[in-house]
Amino acid sequence: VVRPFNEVPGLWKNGWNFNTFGPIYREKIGSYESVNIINPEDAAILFKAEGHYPKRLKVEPWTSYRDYRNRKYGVLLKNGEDWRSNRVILNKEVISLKMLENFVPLLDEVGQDFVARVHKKIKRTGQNKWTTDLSQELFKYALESVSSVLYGERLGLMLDYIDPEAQHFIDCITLMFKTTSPMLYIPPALLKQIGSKVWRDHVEAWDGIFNHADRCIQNIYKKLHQDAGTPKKYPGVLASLLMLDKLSIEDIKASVTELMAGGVDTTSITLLWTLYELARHPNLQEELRAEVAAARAESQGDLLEMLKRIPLVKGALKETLRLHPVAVNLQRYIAEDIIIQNYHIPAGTLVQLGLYAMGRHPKVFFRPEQYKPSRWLRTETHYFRSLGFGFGPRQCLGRRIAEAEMQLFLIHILENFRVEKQQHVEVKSTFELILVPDKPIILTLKPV
Ligand code: HEM
Ligand code: 2DC
Repeated sequence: VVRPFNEVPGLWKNGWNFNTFGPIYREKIGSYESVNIINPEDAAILFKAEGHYPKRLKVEPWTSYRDYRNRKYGVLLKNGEDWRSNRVILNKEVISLKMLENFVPLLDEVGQDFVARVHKKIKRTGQNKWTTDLSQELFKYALESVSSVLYGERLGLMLDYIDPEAQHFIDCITLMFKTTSPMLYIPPALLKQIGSKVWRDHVEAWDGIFNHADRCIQNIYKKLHQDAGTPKKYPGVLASLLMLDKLSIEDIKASVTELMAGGVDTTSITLLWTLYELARHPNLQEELRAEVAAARAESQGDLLEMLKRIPLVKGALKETLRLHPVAVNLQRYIAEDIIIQNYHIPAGTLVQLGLYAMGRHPKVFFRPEQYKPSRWLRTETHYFRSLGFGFGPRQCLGRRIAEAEMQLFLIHILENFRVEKQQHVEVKSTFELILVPDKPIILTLKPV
């Protein structure tokens, strides 16, 4: 017999986990009550009950800022029919496979420029190698990549002198994430009232993000009006959306700003973790290099073909997101009643899938502590196990961009450099709304 909701194990307080309670537990933090699950089979039940308008936990600091500054919500923060109608149009321009052929040449160019930049840095050291914390370089690579796709134009972040506004934008995103987590479970209205520092910093961060995105968007908008009519190459996501004329300008601006902000720390940190794992596994690194070389030879200059021939590189990215996910969990308010672990969960409950916990659970992944890209080839079942970008119609809108950008980056790095690390330093994940390395990752790049 199915057991009722109020018998789900857990205490109405913070700090309990799957080790204490097993594969399902409930918790209450502030005013949020949630049920937490970990098994792929339960994730499948969860996502089957997400309904037509899948809804995540509301990140209140983000909506509060927009309410405060009178700015529209983009696709990230919208819900219901408003979300769906915007998302359907954005899907065609951002996440459809058809767009990939437009994105790939743009992203490849940024990858090539990154390589040229590293070669230059290596030359400057005079030691035929470059040892550094790559995170700032990767932030710039990620912003340059997502901007080139959104605007069809380069910002020039792979050059020696970079626009201080772009650097400020990058710093603002980091600050925005950092200041979100302490406010997650405190009503922002309260923090606003008492004029708290974290709220002021958060506002300043979003102001910086919106100001810079507004400038980029304005710039494209003007150009589009100047040379209207001249048939050109692919003009980028923003210009395509403007010409399509199906979303209001305000809606377009709101979502393009979210895409630009969402496209920096996510891919760059995932790439940093991947380089860290490759440095720790030199034999694997050589295997990947061989795969890339063979794919390059077989595809004869056709990049889309090449991307179809690098399953191990793709497995490496999945493996990185398994051990070092960007999102610590996925959440949905379920649209219908479900039964999980023989407990009845009523419609409307917030259910969270512990992505980080699932990725490291020995019942879910064989020898979870091992970084093994080949597990994604055939050997193990993948059923509801590859969820780094979320699932279903509410999954990551930037997924195709992120995947292509990261695959091309790894191709170029593997073709040009050997990645090594100094002594053994164990780096863990820490929560800054997204999961990030808890200490700097120092790597050495040497020409192959
Ligand atoms: C949503 C992960 C890169 C833009 C999400 C979600 C996850 C995620 C887990 C929530 C999905 C769900 O609830 O099912 C990641 C990871 C990335 C990445 C792991 C890179 C490694 C990007 C990039 C962009 C982006 C590059 C922009 C170009 C967004 C947006 C949403 C989202 C706009 C909200 C979609 C909606 O609510 O409809 N991402 N993301 N992400 N992501 Fe990403
Ligand atoms: C954080 O308890 C932990 O992709 C909370 O590109 C629940 C939660 C809700 C929404 C999640 C968030 C967590 C982590 C960061 C995510 C976000 C949804 C989208 C966002 C996963 C798990 C992210 C990083 C977007 C951010 C775009 C933004 C900068 C405009």
